[in-house]
Amino acid sequence: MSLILQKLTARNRQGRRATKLRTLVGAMLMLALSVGSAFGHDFRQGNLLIEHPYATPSLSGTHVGSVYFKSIRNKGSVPDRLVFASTPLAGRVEIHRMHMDGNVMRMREVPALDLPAQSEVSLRHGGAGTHHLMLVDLRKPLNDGDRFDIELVFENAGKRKVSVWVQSPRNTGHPHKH
Ligand SMILES: [Cu+2]
Repeated sequence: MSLILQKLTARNRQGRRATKLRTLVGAMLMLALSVGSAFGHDFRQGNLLIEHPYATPSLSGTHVGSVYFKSIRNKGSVPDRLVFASTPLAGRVEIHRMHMDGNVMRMREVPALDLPAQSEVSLRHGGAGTHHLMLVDLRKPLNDGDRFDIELVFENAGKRKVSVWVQSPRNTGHPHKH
């Protein structure tokens, strides 16, 4: 009797171990997937490579948001320009250029973002990029983990809809004023 019980218990333990192992493998797979996605997402349009569109969570009580990119690369031999952007999430999207005013970072709307031939333009947050996109009249707050579409219009390459990932910045960067 006790021998059967012991065998049963042993089998049970093995079963539990197998379940634990499956759970562990599952967790590792999930981790691998999430780590993989942390490296970003890219979009191609003609000679342009649009790298990792992302946004920082919007501040409560505000109706604006900022969209950044790891970079936009123009691999072609002809210059291009980002001339327009739109999203269902905001009343309008402005192209902003950053500049230093003393030690305060300021933003100004510009008609277009130049993408010279054979070049890479950084549009990162925290003062690392020269430009970003500003969502004005935001219809709902941007929360960590959200995704939304934005359509970019390039002078030569044409229109491209890309997915923007909302994520908390790893560094807070420079405060900026508009
Ligand atoms: Cu701005």
